[in-house]
Amino acid sequence: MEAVDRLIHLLEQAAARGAELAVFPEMALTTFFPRWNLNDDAEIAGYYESQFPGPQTQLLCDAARKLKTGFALGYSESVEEGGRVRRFNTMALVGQDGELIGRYRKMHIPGSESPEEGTTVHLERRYFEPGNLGFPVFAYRGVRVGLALCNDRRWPETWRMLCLNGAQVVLVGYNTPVLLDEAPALAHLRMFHNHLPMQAGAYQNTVWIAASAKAGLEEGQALLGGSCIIAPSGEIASLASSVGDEVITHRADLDLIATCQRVNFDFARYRRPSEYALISERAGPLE
Ligand code: CDV
Repeated sequence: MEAVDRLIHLLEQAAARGAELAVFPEMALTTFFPRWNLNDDAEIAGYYESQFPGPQTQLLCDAARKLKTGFALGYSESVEEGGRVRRFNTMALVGQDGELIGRYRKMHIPGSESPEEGTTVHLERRYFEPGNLGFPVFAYRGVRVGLALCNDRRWPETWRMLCLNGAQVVLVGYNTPVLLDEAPALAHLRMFHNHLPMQAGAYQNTVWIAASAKAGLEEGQALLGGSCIIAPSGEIASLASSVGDEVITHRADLDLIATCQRVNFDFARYRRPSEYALISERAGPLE
């Protein structure tokens, strides 16, 4: 599989730069097929992995073991659960030993189930159901790592839940088209709206974020790129500078998390979740 060769090559480059953990985009093994209104069941089924690692992705896991560099990888998952086939937009986390640590299933599935006239087709809801694994956090060499996929990054719930579950680092994979027909007035803000929620999410939840995008042309559609590594201070520590295959790295100082918590976000000391509900009850219903 050409995609796997490409990913192994990128993993080798990351390892050569000293990376201990890497993240690849959402649906990294295939094209972003939800841009198409597909009707051929065999063709659709061909986009999903029914096992992970499978014969091809095992090669990537073997490379991780050889390079001692774990990775997170977005892929389309098909699984038999409760006597039926279920399809999820999934990210797997693989350790330095090449073994699967755990997986996350995308919670916020955007777009629609059928093509709407006059809009760019984005049919993710036709091909995937929302994730059913919550926002899990995994131990990776003693660091607590959470995962998120694409549209998840725009929702404050994603960051807050991962933070409350103890994440120190969040790995994100995404596929964002440069143009969406339904929002021409917002077209110039595409990159701003990419980074804004991730920088705010990192800052307000004191986590490091590494976000990996597909970039450039895929089947004629321009994808945004803008892969980045964001510090718990909200600053972008490293940013992709091209729309080609590119590796960006940063040595994340995990002590910065405690510094940022001390300065403003000491949850145990200042956060008052039990009071938030009470206050809105006292205020009564809005007219
Ligand atoms: N793959 C995605 O989740 N894409 C969404 C939009 C553009 C449909 C995103 O939030 O980038």
